[in-house]
Amino acid sequence: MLSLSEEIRSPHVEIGGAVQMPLRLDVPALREFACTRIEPFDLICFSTGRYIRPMGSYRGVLLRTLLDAAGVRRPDNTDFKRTVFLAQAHDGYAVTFSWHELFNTPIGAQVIVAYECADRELGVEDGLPVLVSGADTVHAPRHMKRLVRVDAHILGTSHP
Ligand SMILES: Nc1nc2c(c(=O)[nH]1)N[C@H]1C(S)=C(S)[C@@H](COP(=O)(O)O)O[C@H]1N2
Ligand SMILES: [Mo]
Repeated sequence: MLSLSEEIRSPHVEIGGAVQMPLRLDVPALREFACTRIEPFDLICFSTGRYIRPMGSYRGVLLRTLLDAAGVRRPDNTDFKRTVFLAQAHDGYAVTFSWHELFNTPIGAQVIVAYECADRELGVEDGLPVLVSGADTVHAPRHMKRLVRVDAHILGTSHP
């Protein structure tokens, strides 16, 4: 068990729930995966419509790459089609993605776990690691600071 101060200096992201191989990744481990960049965007709150600030180009690893590494699809069933992912931040803030959204629409090519923004390394004070969904119409809800875990949940009942 890491102490709170160690966790703040060295944040980790866990990939868990209904996966074949749960992962626990620090930032150097996130950097070992292929890197993707998303275009700059304006951060706007969904609830209030408030303009927050312009965001530079984020760089990081695609969430679907991490989910593939953890093993979401099993060869022997089709549960992946009714799987959703719950992403949670250090403060309990949480948002969802669906398997189809990430793996079967263009949205998934812009959902990243980011460790750099505007060619600068992010610190925990910037929200490292930031989960960003670059293709969202309104960006703030799924611009999640200090992501701590993403869990796969299989909804509904199995279908032969
Ligand atoms: N960890 C975390 N990330 C979050 C939130 C939160 O409560 N916790 N709120 C979201 C919402 S609803 C908004 S409007 C923006 C607010 O961004 P700001 O705190 O940088 O102004 O952060 C988003 N990311
Ligand atoms: Mo918001």
